[in-house]
Amino acid sequence: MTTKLSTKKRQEALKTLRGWKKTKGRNAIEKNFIFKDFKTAFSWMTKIAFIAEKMDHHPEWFNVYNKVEVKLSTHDSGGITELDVTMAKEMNKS
Ligand code: HBI
Repeated sequence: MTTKLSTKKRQEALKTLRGWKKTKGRNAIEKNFIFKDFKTAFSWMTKIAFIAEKMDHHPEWFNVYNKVEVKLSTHDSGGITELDVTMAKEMNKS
């Protein structure tokens, strides 16, 4: 199991993650991604799905047309871990 980040470590990590913020009332981080259209949004989700499988770390997300609302947390650890930071970076890349 990966270790939960301390509040300080989480705040430091968030500074490096463009567009991500702490979820209110939950130990998770979130970002809304906007794409040109549904096809572009879903292609991105497919690409991320393969990365998630490789990492064995899966996002919570909600898609409507060109918008994908993402929340990341490590359920096994009950909070935010390095896995969430890595996944957030992967999502920001693509
Ligand atoms: N994805 N976000 C997230 N958090 C987890 O704890 C997690 C996961 N994907 C798979 C996974 N854990 C496995 O270790 C099992 O718990 C299924």
